[in-house]
Amino acid sequence: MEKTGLSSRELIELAERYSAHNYHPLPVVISRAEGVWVWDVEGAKYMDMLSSYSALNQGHLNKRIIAAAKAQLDALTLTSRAFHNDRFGPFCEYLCKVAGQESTLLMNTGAEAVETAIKAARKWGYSVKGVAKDRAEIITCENNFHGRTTTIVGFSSEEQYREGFGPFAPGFKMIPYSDVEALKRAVTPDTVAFLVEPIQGEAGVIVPEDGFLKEAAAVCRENNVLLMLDEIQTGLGRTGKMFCCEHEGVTPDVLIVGKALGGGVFPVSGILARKEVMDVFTPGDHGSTFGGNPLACAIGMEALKVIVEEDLPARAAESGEYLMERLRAIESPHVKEVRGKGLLIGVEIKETSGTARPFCEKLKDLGILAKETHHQVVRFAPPLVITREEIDWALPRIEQVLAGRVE
Ligand code: PXG
Repeated sequence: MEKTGLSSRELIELAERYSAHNYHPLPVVISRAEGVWVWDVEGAKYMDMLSSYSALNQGHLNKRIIAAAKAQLDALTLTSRAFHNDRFGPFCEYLCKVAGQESTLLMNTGAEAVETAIKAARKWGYSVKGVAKDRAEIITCENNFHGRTTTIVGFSSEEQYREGFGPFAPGFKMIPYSDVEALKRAVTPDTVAFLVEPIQGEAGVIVPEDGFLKEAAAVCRENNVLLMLDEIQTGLGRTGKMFCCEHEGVTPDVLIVGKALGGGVFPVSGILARKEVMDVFTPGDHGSTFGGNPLACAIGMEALKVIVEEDLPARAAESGEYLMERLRAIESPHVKEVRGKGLLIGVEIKETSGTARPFCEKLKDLGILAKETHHQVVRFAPPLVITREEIDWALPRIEQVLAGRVE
């Protein structure tokens, strides 16, 4: 691949000048990657401990996924859903089998999949549950993160996500996270769904009380309300199980997936559900030009096979336990709490030590890329293929920064 010939500083200046300022990236310009490693344009090497917010569970440039993508690029890339393509059916079947669900509806980004779940729940509410026209309610949680569309930010509790973007869609209620009693109180005969993340990633890796998901599932069942789990970040091995809900033996009515389903190569997302729910969709109700395209399906198939056949959930469980234990053992005047599941780990910085951002900047200077979330939390979520040796490379560097030995 031809190099641009520009320095990191010049490339950052171009981005600043010609792109919207809707992000605040760390000042590193990456041009190459492999496994858990990335290189900047000057050739400096870093460990990627963010994995594009869990979209790179299989590691950068995973050989199997890249080979599948390349092979598909020589055969067929897009048909739209106006015609069938030969990659679509087999991928849908495999995804359903892995998720233990009967049917799937494929989209591209996470937010689109969440929108799809909202439409499914509402139409199910009207046509199956018998809710009166335009009365359907969906219960969500405080500090949720489900994406950035106008409908989704409309039910965010984060002021910045909403400010300036209204008016918002009605039909959403909010309860505190991990509060079953609040869920019971919020349910009405018009409630069609409870939309929730099994662990709140963007809120700062917030792990709910043990049993929360199981009890919430029971409340939903008793009230004929769909339990819709957003596993876009927690799913596909990240927390040490294929899906995070398996930790509590819960099967959702609607499962929302994305990110790692595209193997870090291509946007692939979707929802999974029983036929009774999915069959509310009829031709013309919903769709996407690119959803279920043959390139996405070929990549998604291999991305999923890598997770299953290489048992990445078990690797995440083992590596996660080790990393978490070692992080907890670090003596630091700055750390308030280390929490998470599998390889989704948040280190909360005490407010008296400032925000998490300078810690991420210092980590970067030592060759580790991690990103702050929700001001006070440094998230460690490396690709699930990370080895013990690679974790051991990172630990002393993380310790230097958290212990405050790097200024
Ligand atoms: N649900 C969850 C739980 C997520 O973490 C989404 C939905 C939306 O996915 P898409 O593909 O529409 O981004 C996410 C995404 C960002 C950003 O750059 C997004 C996420 C995490 C951190 C930053 O907007 N998660």
